[in-house]
Amino acid sequence: MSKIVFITGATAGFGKACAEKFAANGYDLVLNGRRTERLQELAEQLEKKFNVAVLQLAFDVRDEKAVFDSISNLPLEWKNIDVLVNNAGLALGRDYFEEASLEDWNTMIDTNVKGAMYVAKAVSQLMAKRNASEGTTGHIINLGSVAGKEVYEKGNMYCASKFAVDAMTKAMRIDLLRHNIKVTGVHPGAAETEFSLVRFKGDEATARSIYNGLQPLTAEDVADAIYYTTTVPTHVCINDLVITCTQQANAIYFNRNPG
Ligand code: NDP
Ligand code: 8X3
Repeated sequence: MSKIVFITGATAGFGKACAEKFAANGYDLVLNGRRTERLQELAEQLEKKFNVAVLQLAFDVRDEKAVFDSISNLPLEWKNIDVLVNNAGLALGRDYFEEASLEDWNTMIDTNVKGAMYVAKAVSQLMAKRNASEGTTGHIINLGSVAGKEVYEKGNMYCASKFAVDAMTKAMRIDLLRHNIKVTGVHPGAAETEFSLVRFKGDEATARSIYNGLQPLTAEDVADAIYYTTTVPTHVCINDLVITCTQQANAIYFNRNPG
């Protein structure tokens, strides 16, 4: 029987690259995102290319009821989730604390903290039940960020949301220990996805400028690292993985090429 991976935020960036990576390795996939046409297109492409089964589960992770209803009503054969890539998230704006938009802050907290919390809780309940009845393990991978390790200027509530993800990850690892559920935090640095375009609300020039003089991570680099954490032996758990491009030391220090 194939293993099942559940990926939130699979319509772009890391989530989409993870879908491709896990499918290439024979996993069946539950794919989430809000943009249903993208989900549909990706599902068809992966089913055809890798001969895997794909279940599309479109919901907004901020919608508590939709998250719990969608996950508790999964068809029985899809409830056996082996790996959760808890990835959906975003940054909005990069402004001084007193000038930043409250609406942006609420959206980041609702998505990155509360959304990730709802999904992790709903899936961990399924994994715990399965462990009790079948003795299987589960693996939850939360997407943090280098922004959840150090705070940078104008990063304020995005950083705060990712510090919360880091704390939640550590807490989950303790509380889920008795169910044999592995919990991993993956914390990437600058990676060129749709992330900056979303952060700067469609301003392509500003989004591109974030990567000036850098060879940033790609979505595939991050997906490879995420997948790697699932390949170690059952008795091994990678707790925390911080991954940057070689020209980045942490959330603050870069070595950019001139020009
Ligand atoms: P992208 O913008 O490329 O992709 C984000 C994904 O999240 C999309 O599939 C989007 O789907 C989904 N998403 C956003 N909001 C919601 C929501 N409310 N409900 C469901 N899905 C949602 O960004 P990345 O792939 O780069 O980012 C993925 C994660 O990695 C985020 O948590 C981000 O904070 C984190 N990260 C990113 C870094 C980077 O530099 N790129 C570095 C470190 C961490 P849709 O719009 O269809 O719902
Ligand atoms: C995204 C990385 O440095 O833009 O989490 O905050 S950064």
